Amino acid sequence: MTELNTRSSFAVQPERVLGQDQSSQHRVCYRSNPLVVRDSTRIYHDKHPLSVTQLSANLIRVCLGEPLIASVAVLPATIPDHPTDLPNRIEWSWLPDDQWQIAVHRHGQGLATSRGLYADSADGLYLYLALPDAWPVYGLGEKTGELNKQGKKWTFWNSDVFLPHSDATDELYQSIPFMTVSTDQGWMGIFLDNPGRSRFDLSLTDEVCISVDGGALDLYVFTGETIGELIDLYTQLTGRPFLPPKWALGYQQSRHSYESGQEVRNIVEGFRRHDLPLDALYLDILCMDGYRVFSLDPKAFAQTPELVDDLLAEGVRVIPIVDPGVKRDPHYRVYQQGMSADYFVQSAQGDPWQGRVWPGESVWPDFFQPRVQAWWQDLHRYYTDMGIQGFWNDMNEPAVFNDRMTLDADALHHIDGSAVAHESVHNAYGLLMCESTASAIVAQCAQRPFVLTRAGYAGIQRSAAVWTGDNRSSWEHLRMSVPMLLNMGLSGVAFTGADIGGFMDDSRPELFTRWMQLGCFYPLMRNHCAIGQARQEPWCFAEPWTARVRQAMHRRYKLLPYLYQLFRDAHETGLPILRPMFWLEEQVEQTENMSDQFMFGDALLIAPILVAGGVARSVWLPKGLWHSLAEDRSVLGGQFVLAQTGLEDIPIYLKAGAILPLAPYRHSTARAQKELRILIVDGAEHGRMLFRDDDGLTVNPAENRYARLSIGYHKSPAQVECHLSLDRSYYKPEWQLITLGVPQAWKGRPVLLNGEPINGRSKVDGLRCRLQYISPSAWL
Ligand code: MIG
Repeated sequence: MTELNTRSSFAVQPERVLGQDQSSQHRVCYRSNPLVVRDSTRIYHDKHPLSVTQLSANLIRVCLGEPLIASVAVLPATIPDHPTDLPNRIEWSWLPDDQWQIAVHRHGQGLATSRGLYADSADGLYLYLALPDAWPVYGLGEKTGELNKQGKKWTFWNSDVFLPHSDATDELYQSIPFMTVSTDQGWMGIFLDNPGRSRFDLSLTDEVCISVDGGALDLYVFTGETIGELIDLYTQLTGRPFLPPKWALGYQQSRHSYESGQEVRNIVEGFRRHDLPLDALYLDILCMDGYRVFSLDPKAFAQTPELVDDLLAEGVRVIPIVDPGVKRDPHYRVYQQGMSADYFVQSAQGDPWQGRVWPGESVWPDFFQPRVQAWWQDLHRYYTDMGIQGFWNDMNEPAVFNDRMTLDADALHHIDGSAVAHESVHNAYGLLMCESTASAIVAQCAQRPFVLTRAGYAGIQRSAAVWTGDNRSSWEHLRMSVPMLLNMGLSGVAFTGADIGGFMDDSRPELFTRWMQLGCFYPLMRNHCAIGQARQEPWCFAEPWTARVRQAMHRRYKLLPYLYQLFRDAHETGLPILRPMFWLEEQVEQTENMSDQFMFGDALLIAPILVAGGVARSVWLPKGLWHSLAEDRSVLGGQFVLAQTGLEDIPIYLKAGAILPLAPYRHSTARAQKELRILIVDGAEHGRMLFRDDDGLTVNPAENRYARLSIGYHKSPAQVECHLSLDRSYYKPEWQLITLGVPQAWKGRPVLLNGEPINGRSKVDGLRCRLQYISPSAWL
């Protein structure tokens, strides 16, 4: 009889780990439920229990020690349920010599072998795994540096880092202890589930040391044929990215801080006057009454309900900041409520833990308690009653103005009936705050949530979008954003962005323009700027810069149907929106650490200009044909090309044969999209695509209440046959017209739509469908 670590049961759903082959099973108990686990063994190593559980054919869990709390990352109901006969089956075995060892096999070959387990309770737990330096490592969430994370020691401890982030910066706001390894026989993923301080030391020679300061060394080891498979598995385990409302994919404007309702109105007016799109505008901390959360300045923001209404009518959402620090003010309702119900994190002595942050002396809600989450959720009525539908969670590492920059190590959270020291669960604080915020929107607005967060932990993709904190207006930070966002995507967090233009320091026209040209491809497109810095609303640098910036911003809106499609894919499979170049062709040495260009979905290759004065750059084109957007011609891949470019634009390539859903420009997603454009990129004989559309707001997309448009084409020397079929039974899209944009090169060949020559009267499911010969740049 084998016993599963009882704590592990919070994460693992019993039914899902049932094995097929009864004979090799061990019976264990899960509270009152009988649990049958295949190949699970629990032994004692030193004084620490060690258990290995095969959760599916390509996923095992290795847990050394006892987790202190139920996992906040791993979803109870979603342990991957994979067939047992996968080609990339993972196996493990004990090598019981003096030191217990674990060996991970794939196709019967050794993939990773532990070199002993160090279990020293005074000093945390350590596991050494063989890992050749030549195997690139990706993921690790929000980290500085290049794409490949090999060669450094990485620490996971959510930190507010105001000093300029550099390659030497280790801890940042988010902690996602998940790494993917490109081995010489497929991919391996390792997720360390521990919300205290942990480390992946990749600076060692041919091995990695995984360690935790306290709690359990709770590892999930995955294998897969591709990195996409690993991310799929990882986001089954920790949850899929939430499907955002469409408006959140529009352009977002922020500044620390717009100082009055009137200033906000003027800013919105500026967007309209300059023919620039806008979907959301942020209110930073100066909107509050003395930095009290859930309050507004009684003078400057007295008319906020009217402001929110008027802006909504203009298609602009107002997003207020909500920080976790609650001002210690006996006359303040939030403080009073929290005190009388004991909602705040406690000190070791048992009174509310106090520290200084923006409001002065403050206390922090203990989000680990469901009742505190519920209270906090309810406090959002203050805003949702005004029509506010999105929130910004900052300072939730949590950041405190003290030497430690956070709560004391021994501050206490109350979790499932026990008092747990802050340092053991620090990294989970922001995630739990965001869950409370997101649930407020769902409950009070009956809409999909939009929460933007700075801090997070594995699983944050379920409830919030992430921005990368206090960057600077510098070329280094423009460049750094690319590998950082790529690796966040490879860590399950698809919805990310860096502050466009840079937060600290003054942006300059060229840097700002280059940032917008890159930023229109960030999943989150938000311009934000610090107090006291030169203004950087998109028209601030005057002509000819504004025209260039406008082109990038308009491009974003033209791309929205394609981007929304990518978000839906992310929501269903976990796949990132920004993809490193090796995504398209693995085992190509050039792309292993390529940190300065990327794929936006599978169809668009983006090569941003990342240096001052840059007017040309080399671009790696993967094998196959590519269509240069600027030059409007096909270019052969499998090589570097030198792309010339002006200040007007950056080099962009479309994959030959791709089909992209696009839209005409409109200045807000609230404006009806009357036309759907289907762009067919030249260079292939045939192609297919399924486009799904919905209202972009309904909460439960699992109902599959979307319209489906499937498109296929086949080109022969004599003609081109296009097949379109549209199913509008579940949702009637806004668009009343479909325009098929086909290559100029197709001219002179008849184009058939569903078997008939396409003409002015052609229809698909009752909708008009017309043909245009265009160059992609006309629509992008
Ligand atoms: O201590 O709310 O990263 O985006 O503008 C700084 C003021 C607090 C930090 C955030 C930044 C925000 C700022 N906040």
